Amino acid sequence: MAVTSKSLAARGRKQAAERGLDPSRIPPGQYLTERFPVLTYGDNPPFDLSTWTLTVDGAVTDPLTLSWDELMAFDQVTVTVDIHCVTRWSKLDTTWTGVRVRDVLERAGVTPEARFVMAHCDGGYTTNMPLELLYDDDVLLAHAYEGRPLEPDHGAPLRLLVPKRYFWKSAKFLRRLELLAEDRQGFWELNGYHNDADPWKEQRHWF
Ligand SMILES: Nc1nc2c(c(=O)[nH]1)N[C@H]1C(S)=C(S)[C@@H](COP(=O)(O)O)O[C@H]1N2
Ligand SMILES: [Mo]
Repeated sequence: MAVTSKSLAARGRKQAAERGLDPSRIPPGQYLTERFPVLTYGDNPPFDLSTWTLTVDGAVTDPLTLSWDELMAFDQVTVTVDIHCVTRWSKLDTTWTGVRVRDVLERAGVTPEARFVMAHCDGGYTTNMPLELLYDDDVLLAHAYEGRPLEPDHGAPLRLLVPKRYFWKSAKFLRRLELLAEDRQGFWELNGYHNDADPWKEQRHWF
């Protein structure tokens, strides 16, 4: 029998119920995984923390280039969130530590024209999103997962964490946030994935 989106959705909710979890935490068409799948286009880019920087530029008053130590000097917060990949796996209660994106944006001085953000990564991966989304409490520049430094496969040394969107928006190997007045599409958005990527609306593809 073909595995339909409907049967997968039922599977995810059933899995949650069996584990004593609230089934309504599983977005439509998703199943639960205990593993942590790795999805990276291309190889893990090498990095050296002594020369690594994070840039925030574009529609800001004070473009920033932060060293690793400067980034670590921001308030460190830990969040526990559910994550949802467009390839249909969801993982509940994942714990991440890092810096709130809004704290870094505040330092860069967001201009009134800024409405969108392009995340740029080592290796060339990009993804775009509305600026507003990055002010949420659960959005981090994450450098640790379950209390340990990020593994290379999961985006070391730093990744964006945007739990309210499909996980391709959570850019690994993050190096730059470019604030934009007009929206532009990133790597997967140009290649058929939905611009908004809300798992609760099943915004998987634009076709
Ligand atoms: N730089 C970069 N970030 C990326 C990707 C990538 O290929 N390169 N893949 C995205 C996709 S499609 C997903 S589902 C998640 C996967 O994160 P994980 O490998 O930690 O599970 O990372 C996202 N961030
Ligand atoms: Mo993905």
